[in-house]
Amino acid sequence: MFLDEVTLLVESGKGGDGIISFRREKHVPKGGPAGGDGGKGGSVIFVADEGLSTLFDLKYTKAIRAKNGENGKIKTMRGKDAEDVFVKVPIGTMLYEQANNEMIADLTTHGERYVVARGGRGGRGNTAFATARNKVPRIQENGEPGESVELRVELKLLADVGIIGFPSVGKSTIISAVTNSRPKIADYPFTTLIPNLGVVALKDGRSFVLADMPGLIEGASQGLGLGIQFLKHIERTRILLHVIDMSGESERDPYKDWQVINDELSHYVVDLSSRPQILVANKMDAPKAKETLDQFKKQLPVGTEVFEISAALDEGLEALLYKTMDLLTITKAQLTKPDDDSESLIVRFRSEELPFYITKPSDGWYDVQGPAIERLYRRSNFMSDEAVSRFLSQLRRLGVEEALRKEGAKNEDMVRIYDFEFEFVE
Ligand SMILES: Nc1nc2c(ncn2[C@@H]2O[C@H](COP(=O)(O)OP(=O)(O)OP(=O)(O)O)[C@@H](O)[C@H]2O)c(=O)[nH]1
Ligand SMILES: [Mg+2]
Repeated sequence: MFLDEVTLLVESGKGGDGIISFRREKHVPKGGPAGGDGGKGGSVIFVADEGLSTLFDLKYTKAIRAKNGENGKIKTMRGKDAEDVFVKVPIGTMLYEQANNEMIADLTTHGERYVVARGGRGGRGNTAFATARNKVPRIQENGEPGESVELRVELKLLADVGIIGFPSVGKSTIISAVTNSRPKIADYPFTTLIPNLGVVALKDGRSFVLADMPGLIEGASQGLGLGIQFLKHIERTRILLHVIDMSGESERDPYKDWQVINDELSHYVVDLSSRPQILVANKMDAPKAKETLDQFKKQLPVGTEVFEISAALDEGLEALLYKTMDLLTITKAQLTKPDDDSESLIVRFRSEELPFYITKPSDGWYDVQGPAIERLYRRSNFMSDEAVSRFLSQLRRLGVEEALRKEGAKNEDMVRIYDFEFEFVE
């Protein structure tokens, strides 16, 4: 089964908490601070791997979670970092944040990786807070929380050349004749249910990746047949081999077939009809092929080049491959220069997050929220006055006080940061 879209939850581990502890020494009532830092939480990292061709491995995965970092230990021992979790996906995998449908990564080369959820940093133990003035700090930080991302994983195959055409025109026969790929070949329609990739290696040392697509039919762009599911893979090919059956044995009309497919290509969300095409007349070994081809050529616009082959007898294939390679060389990569309206090809990365923002709900309070503030809030342990004053001075450093003043906050106004409430002092 071919699988090209899955959604799952990705969660990184929380950092371990720092701890408060003191050294015990003989005859010393209270030794120095000895609370260790927490370890780092594990990250979840997606890696493109050329050994994979579908997202099947993720089919039954509801969630991928990395472990939490270990809490700090006594004697200033640091908690263990949690291991990162690596998730292998095929080349051509795109990652979207479900919440806002924003593409966060497009993994296009082997080994390329993207950290989907970063593990939280470990909190510092009280040892880290010892100063000349405060030799017995009773303060520690909690580990930073992990991140949680509702992720959509989408595969759009990356091939240089796509073979398209109606069912049974001989697409799979072509790829199996010129690459190591061995898809099923049969004389009934929709033999091929998933795209097959193969590498064409020319005698002169050049090579390209060829994709054999399931057959297209009228209405494919509206979802008929196996249609639309595969048009999106064609989207990422640079040129197309459009194969037509010239045997004259099917009741179909080659010229109409050619028009129907081109029509479907132009009606897909991205106009695929402008993609360079090589017109391939297959099954030229069949008895009625010459006659059918002559008829076909008469209907084509003048000057349209047609490549005659017999995939079954391996005739004309080599010339076709060289022609394909040459066209590839002069065709600019669709990936580097996307079609104007093909939004899905634009790689955008997670936007720089605002450290915080202030809102004024009708209850007259000032609410301070945002990712950086939240992290700070969750790291802090409000059990001691020391920790509270530290939190407040961190807020000041982030510019919260300044921003509140700008928003009109006056003495005695109430400010809320999640569950932490305080009075604004000018
Ligand atoms: N005579 C002749 N028959 C061919 C040639 N190429 C393919 N065929 C036959 O055409 C039939 C269909 O071939 P496939 O390669 O499975 O066709 P396809 O386009 O991949 O079909 P789908 O996967 O169903 O879309 C098979 O019976 C092949 O043996 C050819 O050059 N000459
Ligand atoms: Mg096939």
